[in-house]
Order: sequence, then C-alpha cells, then structure tokens
Amino acid sequence: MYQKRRELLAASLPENALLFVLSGKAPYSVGDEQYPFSVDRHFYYLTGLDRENMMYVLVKKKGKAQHMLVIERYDEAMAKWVGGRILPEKARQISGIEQIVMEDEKWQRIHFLMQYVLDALPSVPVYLDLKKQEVDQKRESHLFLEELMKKYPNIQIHDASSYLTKLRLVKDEFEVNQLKKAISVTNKAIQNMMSHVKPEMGENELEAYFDFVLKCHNCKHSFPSIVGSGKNGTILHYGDNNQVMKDNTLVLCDLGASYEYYNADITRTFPVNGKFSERQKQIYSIVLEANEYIMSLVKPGETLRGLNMKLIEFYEKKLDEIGLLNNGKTVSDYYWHGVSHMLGLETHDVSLSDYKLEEGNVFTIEPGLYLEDEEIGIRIEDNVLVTKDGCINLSKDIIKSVEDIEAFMADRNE
Ligand SMILES: [Mn+2]
Repeated sequence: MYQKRRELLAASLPENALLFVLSGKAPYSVGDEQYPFSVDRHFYYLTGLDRENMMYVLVKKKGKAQHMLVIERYDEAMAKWVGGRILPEKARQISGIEQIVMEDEKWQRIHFLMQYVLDALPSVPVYLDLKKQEVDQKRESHLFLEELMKKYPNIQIHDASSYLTKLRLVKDEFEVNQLKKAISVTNKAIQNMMSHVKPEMGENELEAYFDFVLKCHNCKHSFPSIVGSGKNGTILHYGDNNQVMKDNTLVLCDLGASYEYYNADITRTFPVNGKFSERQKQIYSIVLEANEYIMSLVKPGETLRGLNMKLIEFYEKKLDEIGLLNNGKTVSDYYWHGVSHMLGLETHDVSLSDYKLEEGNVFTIEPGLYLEDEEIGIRIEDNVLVTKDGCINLSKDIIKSVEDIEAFMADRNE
C-alpha cells in the first residue's frame, strides 16, 4: 500500500527529481520535557512510520524511481530511557522500503544521489514540502533545506506540497476504512454522552463521557472537543467546556475520535433534558434540512465554495420564512463559517484552491445556525465520501433526527 502511494508520487513528479520528506521533530518545551510529537502527515502517508527524525528520499531519473529511508542509529543506552528507536528491520517491514540508511551516513548517500541526478544537468531539481513554516515539524524541512543549500548552492528548489496534496485528496480503500473506524468510535462516544447528559451537569463532565470511550478504544482526539450548552453553543470555537448545563437548553458537541491518525469530525446537538422545545425543534429542523440538502448536491466537479453558496441561498429563503431576516438582519448574523473542509490524516485536511471534487474525496458537511439572543446554537456535521455520481454519508449511523434523538434519550431512562 505505501509502496503503491510512493509509485504514484514518483509517476506524478517531473523527470529528474530528488525529493525529501521529513518525519519531523518534537519542539523543545521546558527542562527535559518535549512537546508531544506529531508525525508529519505526508511522511506517514508515504511510509506508515510515525517516529521522529526520519527522512524519506525519492530519486527519479530516466523514468525509474528509487526510494530510501534515513533513520537514527539504534542506541541501547538511549533505549533504556526512552525506549528503542525503530530498528532497520522493523522500518523496512512497515514501510516496504528496502534501502535504509543511518542518520550519520546520510550526507555521504545524498552526495552520491546528487551526482547521480546531476549527470548532464546544469543543477539538481530538489523537491521539499515548503508550504507551511510554523512552530511545528514543518520547520524541519526548512532547516534541512538550509543545510542542503550550504552544501549544494547550485540546486533548483521546488515545493513538493501540491504533488503530495493531490495524492492525499483522493482516499484509497484502506484510508476510507480507517476513517470509518474513527467515525464508529465517535458514534459510540456520542451515544455515551447522550445516555448520561442531564440538567445541572457540567459541560466538562459530559465531555468526560466522550473521552472515556475514546480511551477505551485506543483513540485520540482529532482536535480539542467543543461541548457548548445554551449560549456557549453559539460561539464557534468554544473550548472552555466549564459551564453548568441548564434545563431546557441544547448542547452542541463538535468532536471526533482519531484512529491511527485518521480523524473523524462530527457535530451533534441535542437537548440537555432529552426533549426539544418547539422553537428549538423549528431551528433544528432547518439545519437538518440544510445538512441533507447540501449532501444531496455533492458530486464530482462541485467545489466546497459552491456548496457553501448553495447553503446561504437555502438559508436566505428559510430564515426569511420564519421572520429572522427582519430589521436588516442577514444570513451572516446567524451563520458565518464554511460548510465544509477536507478530512483525513488532518482534521482540516490538505486541499488545493478552487479544487473540484473527485471520486474518493472525504469531507465534512456542517451547516449551523446560531441565535445568540435565544441561546440556541445548532450545528449538524457529517463526514461524506464522494462517489462517481454523489456521495456516501460515512456517519449515517450517528443519529440526528429529532425523533431518533428524543427516542434514544427517552429509552435510556427505562
Ligand atoms: Mn469540522
């Protein structure tokens, strides 16, 4: 599988190329602590490995590709403290890359590859992921590039990110299955929340019912959970989750399980006491209809921006019907974010500008409506897979109709 991805990448690169993808390094924190390490997702996608200080190298020349992996030398003294670095055999077995080079022999090998690609060329085309430069592992690519330029001033530098992004946008069968697992755990965890929620409970306590299920399934969080009741549900990135949930309010839960780096991103909104009020039901029904309407429009060729425009048109009509657009109010007073983003190894997964949907994309559909004055915040978010003429809702098993939610919550007391 990883081999297939590397072959696809090699095929998409121009003739004569030397590409480097780094796994990254945890930034220093304080004392002898490090920030938690999170592997570079391009690296993981191409190798299945998730350790620090590794590098994948691809050489393409005369239509032929060679692959190489640089890893740290195993050190027994170090292993006693932090556990073993990965052994060459294990790295080879997971990634399927035959050629493994030790970190301390890396420059010798790179020098050889430079000469090999250079042969008859004025300079060596070097490809690196240079898209982001932040306080995260992406910086490693830039540091490596600086080192490379010192040693080889005559290279041509190219950004490899669009080549990698194009591949990652279309999910293979394995990836779809990983996402399904993450979504299934998220479903169980949301059910656990719905089973236990009640008035006067803290948002943090409700959040703990989600966390417990994730931990039991060896999952992590895709992102910090949002558990916002009443007015807190109208704050887009509310994350305090520390208020007491009042009777007759709704609680908006935007959260997801991450399974082996594949991220679910789901939002469900439900009544704290198990029953929607008439007004809550009215607003909720519009958001649910919006969710299903946008889902029905998905097909190859559409864009996420286009879907969002359709949603705004839909809201213009619906909100006008119930009198919310009087006194100069517009849709943007009640809805101001995008309806979708790509999903995968990152929660806001890689994409290209004005990208037209293709079969195999996975993305979110998450319309919301936020009525601050009425303390009603509602969002309903699903994760869908684009097919050749529509889409499949990967999170269809996570209940969302008023009837299903009320029935589920009524049942729990019996
Ligand atoms: Mn989302």
